Amino acid sequence: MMSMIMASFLSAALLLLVSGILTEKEYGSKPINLTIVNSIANAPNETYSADIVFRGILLGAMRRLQQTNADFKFTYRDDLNYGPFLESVNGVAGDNAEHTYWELLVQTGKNGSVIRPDVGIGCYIPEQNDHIILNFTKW
Ligand code: B12
Repeated sequence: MMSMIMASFLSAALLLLVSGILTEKEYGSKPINLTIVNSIANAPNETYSADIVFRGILLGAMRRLQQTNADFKFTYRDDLNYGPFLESVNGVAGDNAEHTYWELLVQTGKNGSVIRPDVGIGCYIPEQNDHIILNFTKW
């Protein structure tokens, strides 16, 4: 009798656990927009659609975009402390002597305001409807 109660208790617990995992996870990828802005040269903006997986990092979406779209290229260097630092986009590179760099901005899907994330491309996890802006600018 006791073992039957235990077994039904365990199977109920397992069912709860499995359904919890399934509802928390979402599979497949979703598109986000990524716009390249050059605030220094007066070049026209370019917008791409990049696929991001559930809770995936921005760098992953950028890598996938680079693999599938010959018009989008970027390079980064690995910083010992903070990870990937975006160095160049489509052949335009930041330059310490000129004080230029690629700034990461995000127009949030929530209220449309533009934020400047306090992490780089390797740590930022885009939300659905986020619009990523890579802005070439000066510091
Ligand atoms: C100066 C500075 C910059 C300068 C660096 C240029 C230069 N040659 O000086 C500029 C303006 C380019 C910059 C840019 C960014 N920065 Co900055 N930056 C700093 C700051 C104020 C000092 C760094 C420093 O000089 N350390 C002293 C030197 C001797 O050490 P170092 O190891 O050689 O420093 C290098 C790294 O820090 C690197 N670096 C600077 N910022 C970032 C950001 C990332 C993600 C990476 C990988 C590397 C990196 O550049 C420095 C010079 O080579 C720190 C905050 C702090 N007080 O430490 C933030 C800081 C490092 N930056 C930060 C961030 C978030 C960014 C941006 C992502 C902001 C954005 N939304 O665009 C961008 C990077 C975008 C990209 N292209 O990938 C965060 C990193 C946090 C994290 N865990 O990711 C910090 C800690 C500030 C914060 N918000 O808390 N940054």
